[in-house]
Amino acid sequence: MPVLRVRDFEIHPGYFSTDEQAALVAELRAILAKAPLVQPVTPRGTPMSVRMSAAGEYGWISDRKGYRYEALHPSGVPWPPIPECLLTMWAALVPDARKPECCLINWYDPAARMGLHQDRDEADLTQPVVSVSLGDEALFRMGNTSRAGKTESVWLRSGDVVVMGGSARLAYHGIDRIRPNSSTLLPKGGRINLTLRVVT
Ligand code: MD3
Ligand code: FE
Repeated sequence: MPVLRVRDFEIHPGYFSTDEQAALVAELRAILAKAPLVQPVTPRGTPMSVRMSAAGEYGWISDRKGYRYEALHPSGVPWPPIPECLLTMWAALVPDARKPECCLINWYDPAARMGLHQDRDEADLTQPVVSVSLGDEALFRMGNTSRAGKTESVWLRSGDVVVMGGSARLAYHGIDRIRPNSSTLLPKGGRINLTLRVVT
């Protein structure tokens, strides 16, 4: 399978086959039935456009109290286990890493976006993050470890996997926009992004 490298971002186009993507979406539906998507607000109270849930030992939460990882969904139930196919992918792509403790689930409607940010709520920032894109295509912007400097953008398609290690782990990144109706994976359209993380 070909790999695209943009700085320290390692992109695996079409890592998951169409059948694997469909099976994964079915597993995600079961997870979301137990741990429903919520629309987070920023600590200042602004609603985010992306809806979120999680699987694994921890989920990432944003609300008026701040950003943090929590062992329970806001409803009080534990997060469901991470699907086996994602654990297998993690072991294949980042064999030296610790086991993932969170699979964050981001759901984008056609108007949703994610501003340029760093992910640094995890305790061990030497551990990689691995992301899986499902559904509609998304314009992914990759920056630098500071907000300054040039950025590069790439369209992520359904089934693509991105490994963020090395300097990419602390690079600013975001999703500028979704391309509506660019995939038939999700019957009502939209995009799901999964990010596997080591939290502790
Ligand atoms: C680079 N998600 O959940 S995936 C996020 O498509 C997030 O939903 C985007 O940024 C999405 O925090 C982008 C690619 C990604 C994910 C996590 C990273 C890139 C990353 C963590 C560190 C560095
Ligand atoms: Fe991020």
